[in-house]
Amino acid sequence: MKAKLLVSAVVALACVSTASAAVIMQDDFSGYPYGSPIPAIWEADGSLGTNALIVPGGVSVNPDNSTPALRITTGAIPAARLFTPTMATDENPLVIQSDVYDGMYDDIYNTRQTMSLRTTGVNGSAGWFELGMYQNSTHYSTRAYLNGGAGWLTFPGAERAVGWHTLKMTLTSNVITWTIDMDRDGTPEYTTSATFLNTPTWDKIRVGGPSAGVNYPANWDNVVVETVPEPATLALLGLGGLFLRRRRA
Ligand SMILES: [Ca+2]
Ligand SMILES: [Ca+2]
Repeated sequence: MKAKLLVSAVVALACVSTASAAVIMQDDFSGYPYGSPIPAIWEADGSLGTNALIVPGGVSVNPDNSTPALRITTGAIPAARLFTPTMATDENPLVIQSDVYDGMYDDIYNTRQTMSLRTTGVNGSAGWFELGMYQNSTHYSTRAYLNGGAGWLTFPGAERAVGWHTLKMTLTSNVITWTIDMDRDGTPEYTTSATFLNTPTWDKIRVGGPSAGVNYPANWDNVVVETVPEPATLALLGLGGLFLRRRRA
């Protein structure tokens, strides 16, 4: 009898987790020829011109990424793409992530390239969150702006290193968590978070220069926007399933 209940709970959990995660937008830049301009779907903030090109990710870097990537280089405005307006909730946090190649070349301090979550103000609120390289020679940076709020902050402990890294931002109704997975093995080396008050409807992701044009290049790849149910919510739903089955029994 106990074994039966356990099986029921596991089945309930499995059903919920596969049914609820939802990809809103993704782009791995495959299918575009090398040397070609980025597709117009990424030009939400204006024409990117020829300073945003599809390039090989870089075969000589560790870890290897020889698949097509997006290079944002000198003179380019950031590449921005709109997605279905989505609110981040405690039950279904909004997750955006992208891989970035930090070459740490030229002027390391002045390399300003970030991944940004934004809103065009579809529910009247303005704001953005950022993660990446911003005027710091040794550490990555975060920024939170929601009708005021914190500016650029040094990411505690997150030391810059040459290579492909995964930048990720996870939002609930009032908490943002920034993580960096330095070797893209699925486990972030650095995590920091902050709380915020208002809850905009998010609808834009940007990579490249956080404010004006880009002065030093970076490559971007594997952009994903999705909602991922909280493990705590899954566990509760799973227990709910167990409870229902027990009552029936
Ligand atoms: Ca790719
Ligand atoms: Ca890692």
